[in-house]
Amino acid sequence: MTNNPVVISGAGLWIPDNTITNEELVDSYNAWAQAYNGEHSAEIAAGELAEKPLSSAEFIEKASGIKARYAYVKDGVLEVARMRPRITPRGEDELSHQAEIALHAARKALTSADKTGADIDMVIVSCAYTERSYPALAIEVQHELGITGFGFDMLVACSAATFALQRAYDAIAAGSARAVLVINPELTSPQVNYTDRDSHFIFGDVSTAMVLEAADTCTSAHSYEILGSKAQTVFSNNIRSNFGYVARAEDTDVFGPENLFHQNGRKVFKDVCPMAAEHLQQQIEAVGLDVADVQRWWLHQANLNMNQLITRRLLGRDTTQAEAPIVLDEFANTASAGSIIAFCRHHEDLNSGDHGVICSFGAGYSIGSLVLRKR
Ligand code: CO8
Repeated sequence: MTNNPVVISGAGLWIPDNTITNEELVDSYNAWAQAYNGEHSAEIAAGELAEKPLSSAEFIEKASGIKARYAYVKDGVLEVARMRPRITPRGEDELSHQAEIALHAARKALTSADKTGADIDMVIVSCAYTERSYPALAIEVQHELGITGFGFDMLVACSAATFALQRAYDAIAAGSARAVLVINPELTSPQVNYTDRDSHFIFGDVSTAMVLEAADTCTSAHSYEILGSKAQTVFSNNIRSNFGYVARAEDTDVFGPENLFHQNGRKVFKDVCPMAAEHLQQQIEAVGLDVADVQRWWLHQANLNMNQLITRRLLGRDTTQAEAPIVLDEFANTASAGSIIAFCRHHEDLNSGDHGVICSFGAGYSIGSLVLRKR
């Protein structure tokens, strides 16, 4: 592959129209908690039920760095009697919601790569949740874009994007695809428990996409040679969603709290930061570089303090916004899309020969990284 490296030649970001601030979210959660506590005052007084604690916008920003998030559908999320988005069902002959947001990002990535559907052989839709089991969203997107070849969906929670980029790299290197479209339509809001004080603020909706191809077909203005990539998983129950089809046979509540996102955030923080720093150190050295050779860190966007700790561990100093861009203040945690948003917003200013690293870390646990050099 040295004569014909694999490159990232295009990237696309689609942002929903609706914003929800910490203050809006906290006001609605607190109103819900107070109503719950009033309704269950007798059981709470008798020690049979725990009182719902109140949330605070100050805590959220200090603990996570998150100030706001985007929502595909805002209607319903802040309604005390509902606390979940109100998404209009679509018929089987209509474009599905997630395919729609996938297409928004995919078209932008194709334009930035100077490619059309005719150039693509493989479509991967990779994200934390897909709205149905089959047909694959990737095949629906492939159909809409007039792409021949094949598509499939992948689920790897927060590492869905990086793991899919590695699959795309491998396919191009092996010659099984000329160019690959990787899309991350992160529709997280239907899985968020907006009545859980510890996690109601964490997630936002977004869609990102990238085009990968061999260097000899690349005509885009900004392209990045992939010097190496690594996928790593270590089993952990500290981030879970048990949502799945077996609930019907188990006679459990399909929409119960254990089937929505829940985590031990403090434990995740402590486990994942050293793992991610070690992974990055090893991966950068594996491609013959030193951490000081990396000009840009496009890191997973779950928690500002986590990113600062990881880069401080690697570099022995604090990083600037230019070196390790933070987007989670505006977007919150967008599952696998966070590092790709950071890339989309902050890559064109790099000079030829500069190095950057895309890295995700999260549920599984899973860590994925790609070391890039601007061409
Ligand atoms: N308001 C006020 N107080 C609060 C709130 C709140 N909203 N939440 C917690 N507190 C309180 C706690 O009760 C606790 O009180 P006390 O000290 O009296 O016990 C105190 O604040 C401190 O609580 P924590 O120790 O939990 O607070 P942290 O400083 O650890 O911050 C975070 C919590 C922000 C969650 C932090 O731990 C964190 O970000 N950890 C990293 C987690 C992470 O990266 N997880 C990855 C999840 S994403 C992923 O893997 C993809 C999943 C797929 C997508 C899912 C889509 C739905």
